[in-house]
Amino acid sequence: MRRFFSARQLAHAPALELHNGGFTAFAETPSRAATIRDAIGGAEEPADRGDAAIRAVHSADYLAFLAEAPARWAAAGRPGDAMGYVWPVVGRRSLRIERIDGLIGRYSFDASTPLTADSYGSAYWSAQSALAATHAVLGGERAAFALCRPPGHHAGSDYLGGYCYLNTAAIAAQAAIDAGRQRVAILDIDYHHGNGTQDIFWDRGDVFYASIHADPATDYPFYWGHADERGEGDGHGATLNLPLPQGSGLEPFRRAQATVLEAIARFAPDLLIVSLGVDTWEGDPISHFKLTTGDYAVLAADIAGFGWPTVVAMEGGYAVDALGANVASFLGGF
Ligand code: Q9C
Ligand code: ZN
Repeated sequence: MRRFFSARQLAHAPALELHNGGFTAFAETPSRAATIRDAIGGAEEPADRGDAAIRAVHSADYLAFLAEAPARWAAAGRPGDAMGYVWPVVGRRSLRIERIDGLIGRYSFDASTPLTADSYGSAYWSAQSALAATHAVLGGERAAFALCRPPGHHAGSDYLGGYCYLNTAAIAAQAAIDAGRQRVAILDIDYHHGNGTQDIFWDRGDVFYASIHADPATDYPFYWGHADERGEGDGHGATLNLPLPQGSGLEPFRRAQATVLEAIARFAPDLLIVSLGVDTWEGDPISHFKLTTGDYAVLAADIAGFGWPTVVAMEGGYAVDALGANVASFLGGF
């Protein structure tokens, strides 16, 4: 399987995140991607396809914010990485905010996603890796892997969060639509619900979003991913959420995935994008599922059995020493 990654994705390295009431070392480290790259035998450098495909998903004002915020934060005299600390509660009116401290709350939903001077560049190349894998599959490859880092599925069209800045899976899906594919399915098997991807395609009937994740009643991101969220308008029925309880292992996960795959088969996609998180692994430091390294090959084989042209895009997974084996297991099962 062709694999794509750029070393420019390693530059982004925030220091701290707000975690459980205190500041801890940022968990989404550059070493995550480096260890996966090495375990899968290296990767091809993606071409630079520019930002048209990024602009097709993210709003112009959000992209301008991403580019300008680190310098404006520094100019305001803030010593640490830029991160929000005040947010507009749902229902607040839309305001033209000038001060960077307020603006960052307008374009984010948590304080675990700092924005540094290197963040946009790394996120840009993460998106280029997703686009390279997508175009490889559109060009006839059966499947391709995008080693996306930073990850993407928590980022909405105009907000960052959950270690995500640009929604790589959504950018890939939209690029496939813009290249003439009529129906794209996204299967999100990260431990956390992919709220950004869901929001982006919420009212779209041409992109089916399905996610298996920890129940948002107990787990981040709390405000999205409940089983009754099914999409709206043209997208009604094109969002499918299967939350599972903490402690879930292969058996319930595989059963949920079979349900989701049947729904995707009814949708009959031209292309599948898998948002792959291996924070579902039993030893993950911030998550609570019980998948083993060998289980990823089983899940991948179940997906591959449907025969859809497939782009696999990396999302989460924080047990750095186990990431390589877990991702290699998944790709080997394909
Ligand atoms: N105490 C991805 O896996 N922190 N993002 C949760 C729990 C944020 C995970 C805090 C987790 C984001 C791509
Ligand atoms: Zn995750």
